[in-house]
Amino acid sequence: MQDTKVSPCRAVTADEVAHYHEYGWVKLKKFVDPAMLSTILGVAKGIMGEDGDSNPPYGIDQPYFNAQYGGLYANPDVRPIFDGIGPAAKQLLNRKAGTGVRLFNDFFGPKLPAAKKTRNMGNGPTSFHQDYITFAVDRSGGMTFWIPLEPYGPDAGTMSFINGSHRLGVLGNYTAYDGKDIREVWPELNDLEMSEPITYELGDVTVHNHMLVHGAGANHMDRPRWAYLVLPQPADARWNGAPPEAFDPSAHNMTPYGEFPDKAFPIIAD
Ligand SMILES: O=C(O)CCC(=O)C(=O)O
Repeated sequence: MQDTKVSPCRAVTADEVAHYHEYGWVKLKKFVDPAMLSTILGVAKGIMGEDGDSNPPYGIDQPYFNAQYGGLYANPDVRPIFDGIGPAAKQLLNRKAGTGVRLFNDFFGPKLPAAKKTRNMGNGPTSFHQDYITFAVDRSGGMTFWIPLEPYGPDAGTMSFINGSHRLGVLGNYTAYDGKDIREVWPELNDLEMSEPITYELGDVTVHNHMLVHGAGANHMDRPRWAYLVLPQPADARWNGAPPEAFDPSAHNMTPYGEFPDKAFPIIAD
C-alpha cells in the first residue's frame, strides 16, 4: 500500500544550507505545519500551564526562559516532526563523510513576561553566548532548531545572531565572563554584523550552529513567548567527560569519549 503520511516539515533548500554555513544560522520559512505547532503548544501548556510558569523548577535556573524537558520523541502525535528535523539537520551539517544526526535534547523554553513577577526564573533577556561549551561534546556540528509555537516579533524577545561568529572558535562558558558581556570579553565580535531580532510567522523556525553567538531581549508581551527547542548533534559526537548541563552520563552508563547510547539519544537521520 502507498504511504500517504504527509510530513509536517518541508525539505531545506541548497540556498538555506549555504546561508547556514556562511552566517552560522538560517531562517527556514514555513518549515513546520501549523497543526503540528498547535499540538506541541497543547503539550507544553499541559505541562507548564497557560502562563508557562506552573511547572516545578527543572533545575536550570537562568533568566533566558523557563526551561522544561520535552521528551517529545516518545509522543506519537509529535514524533513525525523528528522525521523532518533529522534529514534537515543532516543537510545543514553537510559532512563530507555523510554523517547522520542524533537527537541530543529537546525542551520547552517559554520566555516569561518581563513585567510580571514569575514563580520560576526566565523573564529576563538572553545574554549573548555560544552554546557549544555547555553541551560537553567532543566535536562541533551541533545545532538548535528554535521553533516558535506562535508568530512572534522582537517585542516577544526573539533572537539576534552575530553573523559569522561560528568561525571564531570556542569562546568560553557564559558563566565564566565575570558578569561581563561576551562582546566585551571578545571585542572581535564587534567587527561582525548582528542580525535584526527575528520576526517569525507561524511555521517559521531558525536553526543556529552551537558555535554561533546569539542572544535576545526580554519578553515585553503580557504572555509567554512559547518556544520548543530541538537539538541535533552529529551522530558520531561523543561525551567529552566534562560535567554536562543537558544530560546525566551516569543515567546511561556513559564513559568519557564513549558513544551516546542510541536508545536515549536516537539517530534521527543516518
Ligand atoms: O530562547 C532564547 O531566548 C534563547 C535560546 C538560546 O539561547 C538557544 O537556543 O541557545
